[in-house]
Amino acid sequence: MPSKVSLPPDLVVEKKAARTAPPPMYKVLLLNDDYTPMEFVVIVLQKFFGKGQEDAMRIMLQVHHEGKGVCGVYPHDIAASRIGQVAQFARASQHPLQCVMEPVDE
Ligand code: TYC
Repeated sequence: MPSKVSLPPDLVVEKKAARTAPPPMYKVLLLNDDYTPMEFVVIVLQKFFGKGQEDAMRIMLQVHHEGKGVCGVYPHDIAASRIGQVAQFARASQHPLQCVMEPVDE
């Protein structure tokens, strides 16, 4: 059985802190170049951005034709980590593929 406690009449219970605001988000973009093979870009999109074959092909072709394309939208640390992974993978394969981030505008 719950025991009873008496509270002072002037007790003030502080309201729980307001919810923390969602973190600012960043688009991770792939940039086109003339040398990285199309198949390599498709692999990057699948391996680091979780895209399926069709989606990866569509994004790669968009980058190829329009110069850049969005691979995903993430908080800053995750965006930076994906960019680092892509840079390392591209460098190891001696491809000049570039990946950058830009803030999502509200
Ligand atoms: N333009 C490259 C080619 O013709 C393909 C490519 C696509 C490269 C997307 C980079 O982010 C890129 N082989």
